[in-house]
Amino acid sequence: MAKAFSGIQPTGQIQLGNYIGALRNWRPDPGSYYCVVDLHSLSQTWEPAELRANIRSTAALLQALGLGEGSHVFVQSHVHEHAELAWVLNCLGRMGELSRMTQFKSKGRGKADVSVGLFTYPLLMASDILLYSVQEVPVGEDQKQHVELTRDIAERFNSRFGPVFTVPQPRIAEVGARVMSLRNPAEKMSKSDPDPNSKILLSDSDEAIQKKIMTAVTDSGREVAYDPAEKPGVSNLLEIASTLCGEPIEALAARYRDQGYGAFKRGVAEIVVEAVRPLREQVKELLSDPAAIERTLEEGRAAAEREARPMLDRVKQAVGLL
Ligand code: ATP
Ligand code: LTN
Repeated sequence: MAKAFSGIQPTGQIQLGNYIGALRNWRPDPGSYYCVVDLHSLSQTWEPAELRANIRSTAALLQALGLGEGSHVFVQSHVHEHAELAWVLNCLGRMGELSRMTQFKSKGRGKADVSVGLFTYPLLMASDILLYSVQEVPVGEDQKQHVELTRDIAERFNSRFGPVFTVPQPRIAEVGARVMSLRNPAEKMSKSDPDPNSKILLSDSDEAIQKKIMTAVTDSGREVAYDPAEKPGVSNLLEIASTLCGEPIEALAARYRDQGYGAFKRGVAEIVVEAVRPLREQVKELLSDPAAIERTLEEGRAAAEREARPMLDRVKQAVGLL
């Protein structure tokens, strides 16, 4: 069984793309770690009270998905080895390779107040992964480049200092790895999109979900068909529905082909509502029992530390700090 590590930022509210592209593919296997990467959330402006609340609600969601049993759920800043290894990797990463990261280019472009943290953040992500000697990193398509950088850094470290790190692979789903914005199907659905109608939140009510799907941008014509180049809006809705209900895209497209966009969207909305409702309700219930969340996070922190501490010591030995 492959060990996995993945992380999600407690920045804003979790959206459907996070669930379909990442969370849905996180398996509760022993030896796997799933992390609320709160230090990453400091790479862009934040509100302390909001961050504090989002750390809890994100942890509750991971617990609702069953990831606290079997695998481990913890908060990044509770295990200081992440920040410490990140410094060492900051001294091995190169300006050139970090400058090529498309996420930095898109989030930092044209902004005068871009933090140094946003630039070096892929090396903190590499530290997260490499501390746990995992084979797999289940992520959405947008994080593939960061996992590839992690591989490069691990190989560079191993060839200079000896075989310390396991070189991980990204695990990216075939369908749903890039869920697009409901308002602009040329852009990915994103937590940080200021337009609330661009994204479905896992905390959205049934009515809000219905409204957002019914007003999603579709394409010219009226035939329901899967064609991401010519019909990106309809194709995005087909991918969302197919991943959530398990029916192949072709079967869904065939069912709605001649029924028009209205009937198609009603069908998609029903599928999304049914998928989101149990998660929303479980998270709400868990949030009313903060002690249960604390217990899960404490167990996760202890398990994570048992791996991270000796790994950091091996790194320190290898580079000459010990
Ligand atoms: P933002 O876009 O505001 O920076 P985010 O929504 O991408 O944030 P992250 O915490 O950075 O959120 O991502 C958590 C996981 O969700 C990552 O594995 C990422 O690849 C995945 N993910 C995020 N958005 C999408 C999407 N639209 N489609 C598929 N996967 C996604
Ligand atoms: N950078 C990721 C979040 C993240 C992550 C990780 C994902 C931080 N550390 C380690 C996988 C493994 C993002 O989604 N923005």
